[in-house]
This record gives sequence, structure tokens and C-alpha cells, in this order.
Amino acid sequence: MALKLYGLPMSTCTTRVLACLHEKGVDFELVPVDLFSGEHKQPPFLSKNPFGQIPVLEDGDLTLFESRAITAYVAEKFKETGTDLIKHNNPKEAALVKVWMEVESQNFNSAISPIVFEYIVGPIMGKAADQAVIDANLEKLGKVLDVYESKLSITKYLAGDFYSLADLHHFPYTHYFMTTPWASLVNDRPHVKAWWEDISSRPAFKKIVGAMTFGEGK
Ligand code: GS8
Repeated sequence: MALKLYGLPMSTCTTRVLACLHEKGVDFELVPVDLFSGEHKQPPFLSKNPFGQIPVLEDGDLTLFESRAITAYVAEKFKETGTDLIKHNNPKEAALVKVWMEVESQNFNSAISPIVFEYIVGPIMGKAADQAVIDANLEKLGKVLDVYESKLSITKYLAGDFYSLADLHHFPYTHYFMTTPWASLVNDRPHVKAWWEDISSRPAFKKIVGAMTFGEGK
């Protein structure tokens, strides 16, 4: 039975999982969730994720939420198929993948997601962007990207000279961030820029990027 992914292609966290499924070449069914009508806060969806958020993955009788936990499951279950995203045969490399996955979730995501939310998502929901929040997080993001610049001048990808989940997890927010006026934070750092150009040109991303839109050019 094919995996079922509940989510939307515009959603950053859904896209993180979509990118992983495409890297692995795994069959799945994408089941749309109507966020605008509040379907995700109704009992049928809450029984899948009590926090009422997308994405959710169903694999037979297993139900998972949290996009990064889902990608880790997919990468492990299908370790012999497609790109090896977790370096399952090499404990040291596997540990480094975990380190940089944590960096993405704890340092990078916490800075970039408020910028994307304020500049792109909030205005769509009728909320004016708060420039003070954007400015504070641009400063935080710049410091994180300084660390990336230094790391990526030594290795081609974050965990080493191999592409992994640690890189993949950056895709959704960076994609939207690059449409903001502050894309220079990436473009002015040559190693970060080269890394972004490399990971964003992967076939798995090309399959989903066209559907990553909030409408009206954003
Ligand atoms: C966050 C999920 C999330 O924010 C994860 O899966 O990684 N840590 C979780 N989902 C958003 C869509 S953004 O892609 C969501 O469902 N928002 C609706 C809501 O919170 O009501």
C-alpha cells in the first residue's frame, strides 16, 4: 500500500517531506488538507496529529507527524532505495548528518521561518509584516550563515562531501526566502550561494518547486 502524505505543496513542512520522498523514489499519495476551512483543526485530522498541523504521513497502521521525523523514517525505511540521505553504513557520517539536521532545526529554521512568515504568509492572511521581527531575524540568520559559509568552504555539503537530509531540510524555507528582498544574505556568501544553487537544482526539488506558491507571484 502506497504511503499517504496529508499536506499541501505550498506548505514548507509538507515540501520537506515531498523532497525526501522524491529523492528516495518512493510511491506515495498526496492527500490535500483544506487549511482555509480549518479541516486540520477538526477531529478526523486531530486524530492523526493532535497539534492540528500538516504534514502527516500514514504508512499502513503507522501515523507520523513532524516533518523532520517523517523524513528520518522514510530515509531509514527505504535506505536501500534512491539517494542515501542518512549515511546508514557509516556511523561517523551518520552522526554528522544528525548534527547538521539539529543545526537546521534549532538555529537556521528559528531565524528564517519568522522572516518568511512575516513577509509572505502573514500578508496573505491579512496581517501586515512586522519589520522589527524581520530585522531581528535577519541579523540572527546572517550569523548562522556565517557559520555555514565557513563550513561550506571546507566541505561541499553541511555534513561532509555528500548530500544528506541535513541539506535537504533547508530547501523549503530557503526557496521562499530567496524571493524576498534579502536574498543577498545567501548570494553574498559565495560558498552558501554555490551550495544553494547545487541543492536547489536537484531533480527532486524541480519536481515540486512549481507548486510552491502562495499565489500572486509569491
Ligand atoms: C511544523 C508543522 C507546521 O508548522 C513540522 O511538521 O515540521 N514542526 C512541524 N505546519 C503548518 C504548515 S507550514 O508548513 C501548519 O499546519 N499550519 C497550520 C496551523 O498551525 O494551524
